[in-house]
Amino acid sequence: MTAAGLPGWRHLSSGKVRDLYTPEAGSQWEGQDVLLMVATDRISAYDHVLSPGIPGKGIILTQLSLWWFEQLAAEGIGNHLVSTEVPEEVAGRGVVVRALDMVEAEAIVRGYLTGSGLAEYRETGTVTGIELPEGLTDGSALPEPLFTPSTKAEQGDHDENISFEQLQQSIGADLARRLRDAALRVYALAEAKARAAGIILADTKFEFGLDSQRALVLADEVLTPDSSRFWPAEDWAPGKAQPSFDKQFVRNWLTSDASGWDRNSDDAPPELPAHIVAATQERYLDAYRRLTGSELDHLI
Ligand code: PZK
Repeated sequence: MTAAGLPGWRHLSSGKVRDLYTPEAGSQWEGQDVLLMVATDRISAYDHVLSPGIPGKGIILTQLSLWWFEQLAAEGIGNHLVSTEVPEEVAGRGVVVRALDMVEAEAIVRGYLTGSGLAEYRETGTVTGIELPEGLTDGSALPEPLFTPSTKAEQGDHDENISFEQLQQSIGADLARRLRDAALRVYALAEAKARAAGIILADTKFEFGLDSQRALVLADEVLTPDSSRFWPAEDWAPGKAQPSFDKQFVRNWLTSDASGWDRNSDDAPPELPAHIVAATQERYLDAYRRLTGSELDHLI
């Protein structure tokens, strides 16, 4: 499947849920070192892209990321945004961004223990090699937020956690330190804002790039449910898996008898029923509403 063309832009690549474009010869943006990043309504779970999409998801996540960029810019954190003037086909979910020299590592910060961090902790008492106290469980707050970098896998593969030493080997000691300091600073700012809004930012993945002056710039989509684990603060209780803020209905339905799907089979998952789609859209809107204090329903 290929994405439909957009006037002035040529398709470059697609991830599970987003598409990337480069300016066409003769377009308004030609030669300006920019890209067009488009968030779609596609949703993925258990490594599958599901059907149908969630109406408004691309707009909601893009608008949430833009809101965060604004909050973080006020704290002196630069980002790759150039313009929100995009073809009408992708209004509200496309952004024109600075083409950067991307750092070849994911900058992950964890404030809480779960997922691959929990799996490593249970085996070795460490997370990406960092020693942690005994007695932590699924959902525990960590003594302090951890920078836990990972490799950027090829499409379809999974990222792999690496130690800070491995990161230094890979991208150089100076850039590794700058990346860690920037990621921890952004996480601290965002975690405090999210907590005040009733959302626990359990962990999050940032992508940074270097601009023409070799300054670190925050790129990609930031601090959305696709790049982060959001937990509703009122339901947080360590000692069990915390339900995912956005995808819990989808995952629960897919693994229930009602779906008739076997997660361990090679079969594609079945079509999501309308009530699951509607409940999931409401969760994305709720995250946006809690964090920004604004409604977005008028755009959807
Ligand atoms: C860039 N991706 C991930 C893959 C997507 C996004 N500012 C930038 N400059 C250069 N490259 C990228 C960015 C950003 N952000 C992002 N890959 C390259 C990606 C597929 C679809 F929408």
